[in-house]
Order: sequence, then C-alpha cells, then structure tokens
Amino acid sequence: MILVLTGGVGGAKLANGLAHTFRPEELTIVVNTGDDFMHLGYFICPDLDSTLYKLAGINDLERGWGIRQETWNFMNTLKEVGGDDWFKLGDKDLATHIDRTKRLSEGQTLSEVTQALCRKHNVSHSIVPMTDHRVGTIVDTVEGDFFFQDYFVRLRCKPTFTGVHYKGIKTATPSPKFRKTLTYPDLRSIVICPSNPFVSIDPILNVPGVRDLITSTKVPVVAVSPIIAGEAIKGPAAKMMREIGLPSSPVGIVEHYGKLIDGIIIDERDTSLRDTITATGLKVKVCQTLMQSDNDEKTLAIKTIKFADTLSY
Ligand code: FO1
Repeated sequence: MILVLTGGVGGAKLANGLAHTFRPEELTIVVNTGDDFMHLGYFICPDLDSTLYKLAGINDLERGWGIRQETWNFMNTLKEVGGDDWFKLGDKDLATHIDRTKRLSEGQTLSEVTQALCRKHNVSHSIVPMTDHRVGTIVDTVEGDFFFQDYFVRLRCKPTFTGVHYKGIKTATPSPKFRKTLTYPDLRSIVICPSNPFVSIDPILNVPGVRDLITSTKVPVVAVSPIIAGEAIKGPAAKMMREIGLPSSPVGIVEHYGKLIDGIIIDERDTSLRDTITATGLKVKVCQTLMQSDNDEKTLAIKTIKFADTLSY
C-alpha cells in the first residue's frame, strides 16, 4: 500500500502517474482540503476536484483546474446580474459543486461524497480528503490574513507571505481511509507530491496526529521537489519560500520538511545541489521531475516508488 499526499495541479500529475502504475488496492491518494470554501452557496473543494478530474482524464490542461471544453454561461449570466464572478465556475464544473453540496446537506461525509464522485467519473482509485472536518487555510501576509482563495485567486498571491495557519485544524481528525492507510500493516511508502509545501502539503501534515502516525509507520517518506531551477512549475511556492526566508530550491524544501522525509527527488537542472542535500543525511535521487505528458507522469511515479523502496529500513 502506498500513501500519496497531494494538493493542487502539480501533485495531481504525479498522483495520476501513480494511479496508472499501481492498482486501486495498492494506493491511497490523500488530498488537501484547506482550499475548500463556501461560495455562492456551494461547497467548493478545488484540490479534490483537480485530482478527481485529472484521474478521470477530463481536466482542463491549460488552466490545470476545472473541466476541459468548458462553457461559462452560468458565470457570464451571473456577472450580467451583478453577481460575484472573481472565482470562475464553469457550467460542467458547477454540476460537481451542486451534487457535492446536496450530498453534504443530506449528512454525507466529505469522504462519502468524494467516493460517490469518483464512482460517477469511473475513477476506481481511492481519492480521499485529508479530513472530513472543515479546515480553512489562512495565508498570513504583510497586508493581513487572507482566506486561501482570496490570496490565491482574488489577490493573485501579490501580498508578501509571512506565514500560514489553518482554521479549525485543532478539532480535525484524519479521514477514516487516511487513518486506516497510515496504520496499514503492509504500508510500503509515503509519497509527498510536488505540491506547494505551505498551502497544499502542510495542511495535511497539520491534521492532529498525522505527523506522529507518519513517523511511527517506519516506512520511507519521499518528497518530490515542487521547485525546479528556482521556480515552481505553477503557483506561488517559490515566491512564498523566498518571502519566508527559505532558499527557493530543493534545499529549501529539505529545510521545510526536515526530519519528516527520508529522501527527496530533484530535477536534473538541480544536480549541483545533490551534495549539499546529501550532506544533510538525506538520500537524493536526481532525474527529470518536470511532467509534461502522461508518460512523464508514469515514469516519475515508477522512479519515485523504486527510490522509496531503496530507503526501506
Ligand atoms: N484558480 C484561479 O486562479 N482562478 C479561478 O477562477 C479558479 C476557479 C476555480 C474553480 C474551481 C476549482 O476547482 C478551482 C479553481 N481555481 C481557480 C483553482 C483553485 O484556486 C485551486 O485552489 C488551485 O488549484 C490551487 O490548488
């Protein structure tokens, strides 16, 4: 059993590569829910949807989020009547939000709703929320604290990042399938996808009990660097690292995750950093980590697990 921690677009690519390499019963994909929010009366789960649409093969390739060949009649009409149109909800995507909101209002848990959506999209792999409780990532900046989507979409990540905290995290518990996988007798490895460490991975790690459970599994934990040659492929990770005083490189990722990880996979363009990272006692694998095709995703997935297997105690 392999446990995958992911959020956002980059993570969804590696999760997809792993899903095309391993059978459903060999994989649990745990997704960040700190981006989730109520909007226009619907409960929106961006990272769960990005991961679901990617594995279903219907995600929009340019945007990285939402559904391909989308139409925007709802959004355009809403704008005409003076509604809130800063967060774009496509007509097809809207069906997901309406279905999820209805199910949640009927008392289904977010895990149950996600399972139902996976079934609808013929995704047989387990995509599970990090928790079934409400958790909201708040981004602290020099201009004040903002709810994640305000910072990321409305403010386009402009304000200088100073920290992050997670509303509601104290009373959150890992989702049932997440906890079960963490206590699985034959857990093989844990993969931290190339996602934003602060707003995609840390919310998962900060769910009470998760860090301790990860440490007590004694299985290799491997992170794939989301930073290549000083930049993130997509999103504000490198900018946030620089603003918080971390090197915007795999070295900064190593510093951020610390003792939690046993190995890191960095891109060939960062080969010069291998020795610096090895000197910290961490195992390093250098290979192409940029994923621009299904084949790239599968190749990196296989290399990631093979590398993790070499770290087994
Ligand atoms: N990101 C944007 O930059 N602009 C948007 O209008 C937008 C709408 C949106 C709608 C549904 C959805 O699932 C994701 C959406 N995203 C949008 C991405 C969203 O901000 C995610 O949080 C990112 O994918 C980062 O994880």
